[in-house]
Amino acid sequence: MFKKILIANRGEIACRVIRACRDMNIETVAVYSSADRDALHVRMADEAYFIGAPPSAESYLRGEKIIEAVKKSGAEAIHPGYGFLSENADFVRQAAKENIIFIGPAPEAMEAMGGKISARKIAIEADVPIVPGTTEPLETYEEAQRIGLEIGYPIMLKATAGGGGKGMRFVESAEDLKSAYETARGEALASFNNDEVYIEKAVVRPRHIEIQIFADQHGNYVYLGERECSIQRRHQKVVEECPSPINSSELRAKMGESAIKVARAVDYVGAGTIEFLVSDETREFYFLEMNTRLQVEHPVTELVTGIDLVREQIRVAFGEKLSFTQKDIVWQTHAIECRVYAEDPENNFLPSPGKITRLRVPQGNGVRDDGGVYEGAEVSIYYDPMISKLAVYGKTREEAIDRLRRALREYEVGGIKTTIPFFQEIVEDEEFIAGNLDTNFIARFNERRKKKETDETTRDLAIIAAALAQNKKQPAAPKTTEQTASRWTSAGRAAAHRNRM
Ligand code: MV4
Repeated sequence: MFKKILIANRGEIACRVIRACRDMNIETVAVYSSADRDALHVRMADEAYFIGAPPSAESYLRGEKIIEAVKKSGAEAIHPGYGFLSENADFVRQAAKENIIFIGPAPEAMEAMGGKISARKIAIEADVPIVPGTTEPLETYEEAQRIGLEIGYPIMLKATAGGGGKGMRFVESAEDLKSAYETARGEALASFNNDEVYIEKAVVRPRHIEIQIFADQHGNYVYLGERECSIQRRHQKVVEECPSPINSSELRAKMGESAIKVARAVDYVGAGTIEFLVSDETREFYFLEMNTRLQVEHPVTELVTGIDLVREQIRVAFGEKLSFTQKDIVWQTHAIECRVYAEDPENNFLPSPGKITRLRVPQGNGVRDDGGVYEGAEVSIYYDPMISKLAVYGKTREEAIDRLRRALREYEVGGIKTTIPFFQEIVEDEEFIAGNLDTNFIARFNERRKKKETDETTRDLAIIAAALAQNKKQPAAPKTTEQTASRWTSAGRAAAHRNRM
């Protein structure tokens, strides 16, 4: 096995990988920018190398600096985590030139899945369903018009180089096409320096369900089940679960086999994720794209299957066979993850950097917190503000939700705002509890929240008005004031305040 691995990342994922290495008796090397001198991943690693200034482009994205650190430290392999250089084929080639093993797929597989059109073509070849639409970039607006009519509205315009919803436009009808076509191209050019867009038929109220796959260098492929990731804000996942509340073993097997077909088509090695849109009505699924890295939400798969995905990545990169086969994998529990961000949910999720003055992390049965900070640490403005991932599991979805509620109550973060109060509202939401999830969940949830707030204000005003009216008649009536006070501190509000410190 490897003796030493360099982790080319920061925050919770760097800590997660360091832990897996330590479990395998592998030495760990961290890299850090000047903003991260005191970061948790630096403290946890056996040794650490400074790689530059705070902006990612001057540190965590500098391949040559990272390769220099690998050579100085004598590490044999690089774990890229997610983001940063994790899907950068040129970096993988640079590392290979120096005989450094990249813990991830070959650069060719990354490139094949890097473009949406290229990925769609591969899926067609592999006999995996894709959303109906084009497999070539649109040449002109007139072509877009013609194809729009052909496949039928509503449609989606998507940037070939797209990601994160940039360069993507939902087009309700032909009248809206012209302006959508222009803004999609403009946005694609600005974001990716590539203005190619193509058309897909819009799937109405789809679920976003992805399949975790794994492959070794000996041609073994397995799927590790699905993750339901429909709860997203501004194209960022916020809550993920395994299994999907749909929880159909038939659908899982079908999607799993399709995912493996896609992975095989590019000779994929390591951990990968195939994203699908699933129609809530018909349960038909369509390939969207493949992520050629470990994903943020991998813990829910680990909690349900009992497989350590990072350990397996390291074993596979070393050349070992997968430590399990398809029939060894069972899905008997239910796991849910919340991404805890240093953001203010009461102020439009504005980042909330600063010193963490108090930190109490939930513990106990069925709870896992993958954190990247400690009490006294600074949350910097330079990087993604996710400070931890709270994941829980239970025998059933209900048990998992109850545990999540309990764990969220235990969580205390001082000095900065976090998204914990937002999750406390989600776990009480009827639609969430019912498992009615699709990509419009957050929009509907926010409307329910707004309505609830208005209703509460109306009720509070009515109570005040009634109290005032009563007081006018009977100024000294103690019963009235007591009633008013107890109404003001209803249980839900008290709980929200307790955790908002
Ligand atoms: C779609 C879609 C409906 N129909 N494609 C958004 C991000 C990108 N990864 C895919 N996205 C979507 N593609 C078709 N043909 C709806 C979305 C979508 C969405 C998907 C997953 C999670 C949240 C979403 C929010 C809005 C739109």
